[in-house]
Amino acid sequence: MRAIMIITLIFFSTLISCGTSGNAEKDGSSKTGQYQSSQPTPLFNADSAYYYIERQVSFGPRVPNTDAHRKAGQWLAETLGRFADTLYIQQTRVRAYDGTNLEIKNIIGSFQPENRRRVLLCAHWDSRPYADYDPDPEKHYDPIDGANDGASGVGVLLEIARLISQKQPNIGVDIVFFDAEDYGRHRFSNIPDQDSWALGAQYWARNPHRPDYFARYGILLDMVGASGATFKREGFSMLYAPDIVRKVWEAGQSLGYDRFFLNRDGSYITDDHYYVNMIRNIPTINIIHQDDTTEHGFFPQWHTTADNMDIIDPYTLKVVGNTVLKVLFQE
Ligand code: AHN
Ligand code: ZN
Repeated sequence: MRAIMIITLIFFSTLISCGTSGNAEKDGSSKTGQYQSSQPTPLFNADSAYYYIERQVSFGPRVPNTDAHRKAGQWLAETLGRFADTLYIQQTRVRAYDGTNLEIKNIIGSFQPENRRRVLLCAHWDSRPYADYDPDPEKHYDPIDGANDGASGVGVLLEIARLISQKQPNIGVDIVFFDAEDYGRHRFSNIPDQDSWALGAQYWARNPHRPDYFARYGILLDMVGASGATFKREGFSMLYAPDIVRKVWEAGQSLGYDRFFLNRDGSYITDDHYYVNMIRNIPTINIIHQDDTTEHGFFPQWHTTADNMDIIDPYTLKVVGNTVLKVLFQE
């Protein structure tokens, strides 16, 4: 890491409202990039990504304004900072739907900051303050580990950061860990849901870490660690970035991961990528586990206390990690 920038911007006003398994032989090295021929794709280490998830979960639920959140944020900044060329910490205060002021931190690592061709990779690092879909009603106000919902995307991206610190693709990369994605309205609250999700992403989209920041496209990873995960073409991704969905799905399927990357349309999900698209105008897709056999449409343990390390499958991490790496290294 060559530089650290800490940007503290307190806005008291309004933020509510709201190996690869077999890609060595087809690594895209015959394809000529715009400036250089593309590089061989490194192998994603699923055990390393698994460890990064375990480490996050070991701090306890990463709910804003808690000690576990502060400590985990510190560790994430140190860890991403060791891999990136430049680290940015964007600290601010936002107001949650219920009026709580949240001290939040978006953590950003840039690779090849001088390169004008860039890709944005993102995930949320906070975890939900309440298990409002837990089968046990006594737990509806307990915070969750968020091993899959949150930590899995960050774990995959930390492993990608480690790999590209060793050998970079031909394109610049920005890895953004958004805070306060999951402080959205409790399902039994009578307060209306006005943009209550993705508060960190909303803040970043209006106040990027560099003024006029732009990327050719973005990829959000959300709930990418459960065994047998299924990724459908999410609604806002298809609306704003259909070509990127096709590019990523093709990469995944070419690696033999067609059981994961389904040729099916999913629903529209208000998540970090929605605000990156709407506010920042960066075409950004969401790789998110959708399952129509559950009442909420996500993985069965979603927003329950069972979203813990027991449901994380290193193979799913590898599927997603190798797919994203393939996309990066064919640029
Ligand atoms: C809604 O349920 C509106 N959005 C879900 C976004 C989310 C929650 N991603 C992870 N946790
Ligand atoms: Zn969630």
